[in-house]
Amino acid sequence: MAVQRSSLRAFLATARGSLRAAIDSSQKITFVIGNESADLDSMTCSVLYAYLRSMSPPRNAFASVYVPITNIPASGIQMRPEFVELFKHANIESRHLITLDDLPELSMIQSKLPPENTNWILVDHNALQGQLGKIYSGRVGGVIDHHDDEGKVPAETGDEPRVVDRSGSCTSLVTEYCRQAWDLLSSSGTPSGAANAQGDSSSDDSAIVAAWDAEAALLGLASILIDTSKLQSEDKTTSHDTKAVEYLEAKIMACPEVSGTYDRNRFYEAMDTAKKDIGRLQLQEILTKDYKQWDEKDEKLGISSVVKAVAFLRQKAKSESIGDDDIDGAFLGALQEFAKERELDLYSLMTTSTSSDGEFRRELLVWGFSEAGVTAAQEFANDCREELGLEEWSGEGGYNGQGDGFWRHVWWQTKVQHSRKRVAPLLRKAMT
Ligand SMILES: [Mn+2]
Repeated sequence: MAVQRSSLRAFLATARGSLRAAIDSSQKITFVIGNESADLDSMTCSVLYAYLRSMSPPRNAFASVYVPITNIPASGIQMRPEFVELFKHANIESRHLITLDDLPELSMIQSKLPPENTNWILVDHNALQGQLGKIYSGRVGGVIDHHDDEGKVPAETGDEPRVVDRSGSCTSLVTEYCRQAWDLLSSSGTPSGAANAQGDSSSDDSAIVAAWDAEAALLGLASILIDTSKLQSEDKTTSHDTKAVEYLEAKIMACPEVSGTYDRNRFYEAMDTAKKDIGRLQLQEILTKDYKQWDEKDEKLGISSVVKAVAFLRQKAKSESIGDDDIDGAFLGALQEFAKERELDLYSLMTTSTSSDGEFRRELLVWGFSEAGVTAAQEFANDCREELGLEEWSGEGGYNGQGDGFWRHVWWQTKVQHSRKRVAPLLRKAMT
């Protein structure tokens, strides 16, 4: 049975109710989950897929509701000012988002959500990581993603998608996959009486549906515009992204209330400004905000992506340090603390920033902490120098170093088209 057509806000309440029912009375449940970094793309594609799919499920759906899970505790939402900004446009609030805090505690999860009662659709990644991966990776039943295919999702996924393709934003692939179903939903109006239930007899069905569609369209547009620099990044933008933006903007144009105020550039600027507004976060939060980890055999790799340059993080470290600690010691100490807490063998920090003359830049820091990590870091430095265009870093503070069981280097990564999507596989390769 399909979920009734509703707004995003109402849908998220329904999904939360289904999750409770699954836990309290052993109902079957389908989760739609984004990757561990829980960036904007992961959040929007899980919510959008779950929303559209719950209202137009395939005939043999595993469960009637698709529950979107954002792969962070609820406290992580405030670390992502771009989420909070977007929620205003999509008419939802932070408290509506379903997060890891809504799942049972890890020690109880297997008994409260037995794997056989669950089905997992992965979006924006294609291998379930971490603790959830240990318990539920055998229950993955579909994927839509734009990272390298790790071959972990079965080739046959029945009525669920198995889409792994190159695109700037995974949300573009989700939009593409769902558009037929979405168009049907747009044309079939509200469940009977919704207009009256809202206490406004003058508003007709189609206006309500158009407003719901526009809110969902804004949710999707935010990620695609951010991930492709409003379709202007030649390296990132694909035809999937261009077509998805066209499709979603048409949904906005169909809603006079929203189309009157929508402007692509202004919307992008609002999102981009919010995303870079990390000044009030603690350094450890900044390193956590867009973090991914891979556990390879016995070795652990972690990569933090940050939207500000090393110079900013260095000042941040100074402002947080007590007494007259030297600034570089404080900065390195903070990175080390982050890596040690996670028992990493290899840690990498990737920054993006714009130079004073408007040039997009990337810095890359790699730090090996164990014998295996040091070997991997050095191998990476040798093998990838050319592909990534690694050049000696010229910023303030000398961060290259080596010693007993550690090796550390920082570069300008001049081939700026390569994001973590490329750097992570290279670091992982060096570790094997
Ligand atoms: Mn993505």
